[in-house]
Amino acid sequence: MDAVSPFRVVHAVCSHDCPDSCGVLVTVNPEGRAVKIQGDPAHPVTQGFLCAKVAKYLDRVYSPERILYPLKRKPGVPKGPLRKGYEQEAFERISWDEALDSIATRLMQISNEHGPESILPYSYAGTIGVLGYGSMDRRFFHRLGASRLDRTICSEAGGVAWSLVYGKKIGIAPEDFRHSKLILAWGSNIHGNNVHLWPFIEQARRDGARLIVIDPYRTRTAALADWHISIRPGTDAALALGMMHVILNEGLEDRAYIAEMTQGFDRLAERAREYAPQRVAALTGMTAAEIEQLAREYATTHPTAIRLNYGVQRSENGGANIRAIAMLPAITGAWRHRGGGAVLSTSGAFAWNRQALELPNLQFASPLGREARLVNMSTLGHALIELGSNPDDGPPVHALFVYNSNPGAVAPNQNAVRQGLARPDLFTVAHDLFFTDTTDYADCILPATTFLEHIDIQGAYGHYFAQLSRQAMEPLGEARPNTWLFSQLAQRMGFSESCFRDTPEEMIRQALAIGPDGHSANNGMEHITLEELEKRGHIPLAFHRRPGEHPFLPNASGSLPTPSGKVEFYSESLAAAGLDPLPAFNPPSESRWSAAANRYPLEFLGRKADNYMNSTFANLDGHRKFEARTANLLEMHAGDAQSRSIAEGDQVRVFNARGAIYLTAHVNGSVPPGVVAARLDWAKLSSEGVNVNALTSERLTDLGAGATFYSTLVEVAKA
Ligand SMILES: Nc1nc2c(c(=O)[nH]1)N[C@H]1C(S)=C(S)[C@@H](COP(=O)(O)OP(=O)(O)OC[C@H]3O[C@@H](n4cnc5c(=O)[nH]c(N)nc54)[C@H](O)[C@@H]3O)O[C@H]1N2
Ligand SMILES: Nc1nc2c(c(=O)[nH]1)N[C@H]1C(S)=C(S)[C@@H](COP(=O)(O)OP(=O)(O)OC[C@H]3O[C@@H](n4cnc5c(=O)[nH]c(N)nc54)[C@H](O)[C@@H]3O)O[C@H]1N2
Ligand code: SF4
Ligand SMILES: [Mo]
Repeated sequence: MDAVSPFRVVHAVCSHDCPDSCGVLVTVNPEGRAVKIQGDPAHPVTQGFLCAKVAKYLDRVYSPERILYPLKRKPGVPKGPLRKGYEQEAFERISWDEALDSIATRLMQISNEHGPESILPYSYAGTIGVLGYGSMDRRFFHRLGASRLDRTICSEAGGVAWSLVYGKKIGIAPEDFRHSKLILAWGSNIHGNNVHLWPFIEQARRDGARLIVIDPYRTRTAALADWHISIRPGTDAALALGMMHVILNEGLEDRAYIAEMTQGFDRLAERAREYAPQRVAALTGMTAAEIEQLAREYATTHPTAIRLNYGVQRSENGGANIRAIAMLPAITGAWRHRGGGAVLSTSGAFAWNRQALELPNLQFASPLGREARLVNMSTLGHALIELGSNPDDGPPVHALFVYNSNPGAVAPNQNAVRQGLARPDLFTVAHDLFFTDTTDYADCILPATTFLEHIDIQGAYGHYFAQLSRQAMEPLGEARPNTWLFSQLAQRMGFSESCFRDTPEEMIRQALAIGPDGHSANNGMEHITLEELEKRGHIPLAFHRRPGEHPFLPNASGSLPTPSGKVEFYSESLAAAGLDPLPAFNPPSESRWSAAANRYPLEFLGRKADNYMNSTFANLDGHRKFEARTANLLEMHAGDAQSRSIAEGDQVRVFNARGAIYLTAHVNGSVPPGVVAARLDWAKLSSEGVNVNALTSERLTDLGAGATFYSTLVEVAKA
């Protein structure tokens, strides 16, 4: 803070669902208005810059489209898509008192009549702040006895797969990528989705490193790479096993690391023998020579870093794909070197006291009196339409409480989701900042805050700094944070436990497990005090204090948190569950190898936009302008367009048995033969009121029961 200036500078943290969790400095004028936002120059990963989406964040905060008051649906207005800009007409303003009372009354009625499990919370990562993501809300739904939501839509397949191999989700620190000599961005759109890793990659490249991108789509990252391998979707396990085949054939493995640190090598080696380069070439669309070259380059360069992210695990075979790739640095011993190894996510390093925040035992004080059923968020359509028709299901869903999420746009099998959301008997509440594809179906809409308007703490899934996000400004209008909403609702429901009156500051202490000496009791956070966090804004976790002093070499030595304490090439727990204990390539049910390909021969990638965050930001004109280049496009290979008599700029219908969308054909070399791609956007902004998720299915991944957005078959025809 500047002693003379009347402006305050507040340290906050970008709470969007992005690996980078940037430190943000917000300048606030004497009237309390945020006037400037910038990346924290003192944060070693943020390095003083923000992505293009958040650099113009004040447009979002002060957007005239913000919802600023509680609203209820006007009587007689049917649920369904509303024209953007005219949503307000379907609703009337009510007070928070009326909103909270009527929601509490209605939830109580539904619970009494159908059982509390007929109430389903639906939330994901609108904010990844520790409190905003899951704290008072979890307490509330536990005490209510509501169904528990299995939050699988993004990262479960990969998370489970990685943990099977290494025990926990940690990996190379972003700052250490600068030491790498070979970087593989494997299903990871670094430039679009994880831009703060990019400067470290640039630095490595200036020192002679090569960047190889393995992605079916020519991303901005791929366009900047030394080598772009345009692999066929879902075939990554075959490639990783093929690389192992070559590495082991040529004796390029690190025998000492394998002997000391791993388990199941012989059986993995036997499996890898099945993946000769010729066979892998036929699966992946690469040549055998390319597979050999990649394997040799990978095994003979040190250090090598693999940046996985969540792209490869959105495939039906996603768990096996991640497992196979994750094993590569354990074959070559890459973990021994600074800047070597791999990273899927760093989130496993943050040992927040989630138990204390979420209080799952409150379920036993609920009318249910036991642990509630789990409902998978990736099968929301099924949950809203079919759940309850089977005697073992428990009750149908009668109330849906949406916050931190926009399932009307992001959940798979959108036509089923919308059919469910449109049920007149379903009581739907949505807490959000804007009208969305979901609020169009809500009975009651509640106004939420941006990260500038509430306090929180945050970890990251792309670095190792714990951060405090201070409140920079008063909430606009009557917007309120998630913690406030669920605390208030709990009190209206008559929940008398004192935990429902905890303030955000108290919950921050609980998440940090602050002990009597003022220090955190969480593993890796023992050096953290609230005072330090307030002073500095960000503090590195203990094992990663100051880059340069203590090289952080995860998985390089010692015992790992797996059942055997080793890197597990072979998983006894998978074997015990009757699953394949080794990674393998199995063609997804929707892929060029499946029977369905006779009718729908093209593999469809409904991808994220570089300038949006899933569906977030897509309503803002400034952000839409940046995305205009790819708006409403279906990117196709020239051969696939020709064989359908489709020319550049033609209107096309993209369809399968679940739905259809209309797009403009664009032949630009961004996808290989047999693959088409389009972008995730707001459904309500399209002519038909649906987006790419009208095409995706509710089928689940091989591990973790995650969504399979990138295993989707379609056909395309001139419209
Ligand atoms: N700008 C922007 N940033 C974001 C987001 C956003 O929407 N926009 N979303 C955020 C979220 S929620 C997440 S989870 C992260 C995810 O970040 P990423 O993990 O990078 O996720 P995706 O963009 O889903 O996928 C990455 C790449 O994988 C490719 N891919 C698809 N299928 C396959 C396959 O079978 N094999 C291989 N090798 N590649 C494949 C896709 O073409 C894509 O370019 O990004 C976060 N950051
Ligand atoms: N086809 C296709 N579908 C996908 C994906 C894909 O790549 N392709 N990606 C998938 C992935 S990886 C993910 S993570 C999911 C993302 O799914 P969601 O987590 O639903 O992501 P968003 O679309 O960003 O919607 C988040 C909503 O939360 C709101 N919000 C923000 N902050 C707050 C807050 O503090 N409180 C409340 N109450 N609301 C808030 C935002 O305004 C926004 O409307 O989508 C999945 N769907
Ligand atoms: S979206 Fe990601 S890159 Fe952009 S400011 Fe937020 S954390 Fe940083
Ligand atoms: Mo995600």
